[in-house]
Amino acid sequence: MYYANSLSSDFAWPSDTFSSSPYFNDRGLNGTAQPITERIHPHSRPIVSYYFPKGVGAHHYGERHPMKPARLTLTNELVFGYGLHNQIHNIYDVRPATREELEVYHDSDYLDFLSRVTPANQSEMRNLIDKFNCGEDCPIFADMYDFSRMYAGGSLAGARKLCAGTTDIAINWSGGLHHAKRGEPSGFCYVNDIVLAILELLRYHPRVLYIDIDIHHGDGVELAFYQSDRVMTVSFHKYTGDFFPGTGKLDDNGYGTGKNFALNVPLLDGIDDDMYLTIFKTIIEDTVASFRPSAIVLQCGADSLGSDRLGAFNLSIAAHGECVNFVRAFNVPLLVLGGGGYTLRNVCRCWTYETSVLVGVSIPNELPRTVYDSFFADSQWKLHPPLSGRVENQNTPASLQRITISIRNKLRYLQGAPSVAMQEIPPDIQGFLKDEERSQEELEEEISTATAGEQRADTSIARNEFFEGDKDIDHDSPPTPPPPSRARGSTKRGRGRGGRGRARGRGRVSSTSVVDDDEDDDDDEPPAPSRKSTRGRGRGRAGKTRGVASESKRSPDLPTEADSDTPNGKL
Ligand code: V1D
Ligand code: CA
Repeated sequence: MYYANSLSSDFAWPSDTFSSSPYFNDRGLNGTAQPITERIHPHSRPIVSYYFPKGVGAHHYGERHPMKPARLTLTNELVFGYGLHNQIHNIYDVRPATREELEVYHDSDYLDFLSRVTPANQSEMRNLIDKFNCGEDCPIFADMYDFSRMYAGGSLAGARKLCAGTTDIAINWSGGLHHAKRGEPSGFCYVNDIVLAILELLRYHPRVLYIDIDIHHGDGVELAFYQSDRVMTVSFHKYTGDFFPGTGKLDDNGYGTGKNFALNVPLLDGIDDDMYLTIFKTIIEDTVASFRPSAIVLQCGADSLGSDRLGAFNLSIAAHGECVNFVRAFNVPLLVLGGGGYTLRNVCRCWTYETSVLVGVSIPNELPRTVYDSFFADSQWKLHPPLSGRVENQNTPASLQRITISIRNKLRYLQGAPSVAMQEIPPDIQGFLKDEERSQEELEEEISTATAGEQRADTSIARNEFFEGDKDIDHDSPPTPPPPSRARGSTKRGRGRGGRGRARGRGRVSSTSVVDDDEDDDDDEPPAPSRKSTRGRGRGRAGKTRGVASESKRSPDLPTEADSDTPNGKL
């Protein structure tokens, strides 16, 4: 069990360090030591692994609940519809997290409760439901434990693959549920896949940077690592004091050893692309320079987009994606996760666009035909519809400058902190590094994925591998995979010089925003899939662009019309 998650916890990070270890003494006087990013392929497109737990999108929080897992199915449809699966190196239908994996962070009694409670037995379990704070935000719905294990399984598998060094970027749009606490659900989140994934990354990586662009404060992740200097958390969010979850003010910055290793960027309604990008890039650039993460976890909550049902920012999909591209361009092993996002059509557009950004290909503004075509008719089937319903911008250049200056000051303290260069791996985490603790399945995953990585270096066309769990379902891996390229858990990892900086990628993917000004209505319930095209004539399919598939052939798991929130399918 990991205990560093609250101020009241009696956990204390060890005071002595690995200062005698050359591995951790990597900072040097001029700060130029490079043990971090050489595993990234500096002169080619990154290896991207995509995790989609099969069936995750079929879950329902309930009729009136804004969280709709169906957005994950829609995202997948667009990703495949654009043919991005041909550009993604590994695609996994990942196994659910096990109870033991969840227990690395979550309390046992809470997991007992989660695994037992059902809509059918909730009247008998009323006391526990109250004890664990379930309610309107976190209702009891069918198979919610399985759902939680699925999204957590995706983030854990991504983290494992990043540790194995067999991918540069791991994507799990079903993850990113940043509010869950170790002993209770919060804000639509039941287990905290992000904390679990970061703990996994810490088995190998000395420093992990967590960045959160969901409009809500990433409180669960911040809390888990509030006393740690090995995880730096940076959340950009709306902060008014009463906007959920009510935390994340500028001066909440970590505690004890973790002092200044939590950064909060509190913003007001209506922030626009220019302001957001300016403050995001400034703060992240400075944070990466000071903290020098060896891995980054990026939570891409899409409720920071304009027109979100629960949000109040004015961000375009292009700007949201530019944040993702900015982080990608650091060439540091990157775990990309979903999060909030309640105007479904925009969420799936956004995460599809961001998949293309991460893969490093440009996709046309014309959406591909999918079985959900009618769902996108409102915006003339555009990937980047014009923003409708702008909210008045209450941020000012002066207010943002104040925040930036304050954060820069905190980062100055950090740069002088020896812990950034020399941090002991806490004993419980150190234990994880033993090879013998690896399950057979994990070791096999490394073998198969290492093979995939090696194949990819030789081909620029068939980059993709399809896996169901660890099974290669397109059967195009070599029959006898070679052993993994390096032993896990060894500190002798043959690190060469890293490709730090921006040599690759920044600004390479151009945004394809359009300028017509259709209004986007609020119809946000996905339609029943239909194979019949609903698109108007003369729509101009100029988009017979490379990589655009005509129609997805996979079986959808979106709700049917019968599952719609309202009789006409409108929210
Ligand atoms: F509008 C609703 C309808 C039904 C059920 C819940 C809501 C709702 C909207 N906003 N709930 C909220 C937020 N909760 C509250 C508190 C409950 N009241 C007593 C106050 O305002 C919760 C918002 C959660 C946002 C989750 C997230 O977007 O950050 C996210 N990230 O990853 C996954 C989800
Ligand atoms: Ca946030």
